[in-house]
Amino acid sequence: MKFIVAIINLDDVAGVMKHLTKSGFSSTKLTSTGGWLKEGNVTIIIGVETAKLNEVLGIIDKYSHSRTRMIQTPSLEGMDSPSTEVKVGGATVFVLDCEQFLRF
Ligand code: 2BA
Repeated sequence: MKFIVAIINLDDVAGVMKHLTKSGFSSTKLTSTGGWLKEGNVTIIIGVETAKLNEVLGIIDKYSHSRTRMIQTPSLEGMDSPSTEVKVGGATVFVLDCEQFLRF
């Protein structure tokens, strides 16, 4: 069994979760914030049989999109602060081995 932790853009999460549920996968949504941009994103955790891992990853990949954001970089004294383009996402995904899956 695998344990998936997927960090997903707020704009993509509804589509990802809808298609996970439609395909029979359970998931849990956690509100999270990116450490760098300090913007809201969503972390989904999913426990899945190893044989179904690629199906879940395919859904996350299909319904997550990358986008670009312009950010202000810190200004040097007396100078205008330049903007820099940052590419965010699609999803950032960690796949871990799951030692036990228990329900009480
Ligand atoms: P943030 O930390 O807000 O990062 C947003 C985007 O800013 C990143 O997009 C990346 O393009 C850029 N970025 C992040 N840290 C940077 C740095 N130290 N220097 C320059 N650019 C930086 P993504 O890589 O697509 O990440 C989207 C979100 O996924 C991140 O939001 C964070 O919440 C999470 N994430 C990404 N990599 C992670 C990791 N190794 N561990 C934990 N969370 C991660």
